[in-house]
Amino acid sequence: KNIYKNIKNSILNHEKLLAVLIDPDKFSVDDVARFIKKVNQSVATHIFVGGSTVKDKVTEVLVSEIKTHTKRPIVLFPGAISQITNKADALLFLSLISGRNPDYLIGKHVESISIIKTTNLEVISTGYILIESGNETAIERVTQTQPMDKNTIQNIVNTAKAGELLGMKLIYLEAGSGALNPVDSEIILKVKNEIKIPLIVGGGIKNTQQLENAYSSGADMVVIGTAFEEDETFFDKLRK
Ligand code: 1GP
Repeated sequence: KNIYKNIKNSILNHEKLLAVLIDPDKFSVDDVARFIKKVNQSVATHIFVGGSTVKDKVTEVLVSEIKTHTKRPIVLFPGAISQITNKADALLFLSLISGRNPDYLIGKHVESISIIKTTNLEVISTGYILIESGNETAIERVTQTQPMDKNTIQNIVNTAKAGELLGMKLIYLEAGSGALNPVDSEIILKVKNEIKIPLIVGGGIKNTQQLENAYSSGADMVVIGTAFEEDETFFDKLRK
């Protein structure tokens, strides 16, 4: 159960982290071996598994298969309680603090406890902040919340800071999977300047320039899903 500690150590050593997001809804178990081989050959440090709309039980089967092919930590990034499985290493316990839907702030969390208590997952409290990105993303639809207006930077910064002061261990700035535009550099920069906990950035990052841009603005970890799903040759640009 050292995943959070290792993230913090990497940051102290000025290492940037990259998580590959696998959405069980878009992934077949048969694709895992080939895909994970590419992950293993790349600079990716973590594997995230989760999605907004995933059928029950699919996640557990997929995570078990991924685990047989890699030593990278597998971190659940669940869109629903049914995606929680003991087969993974850790769980991002996401509270959608950009929104005002009580279910995604605390309700689902209370419901999930009876399952979490039966697992050995390292549970990492995460302040999850959805920011408008030019198109409606699944997260917005599923959670029935408004993303934050990207021009209200101070409000976004204050939201991140409130998450930190509530004791959250990570802040995740999210543009949404398949976002037209990733989170703006200025937002990343200003949030990073305000908080001491690690900062994750994801959504709409499709090329190495956008990746580098997120890092240079202050992201400690970047999450990429869609770009790898659509074009596995992207991994070749990120070889170790
Ligand atoms: C989505 O931040 C992640 O939750 C990754 O988004 O699929 O756009 O890379 P993409």
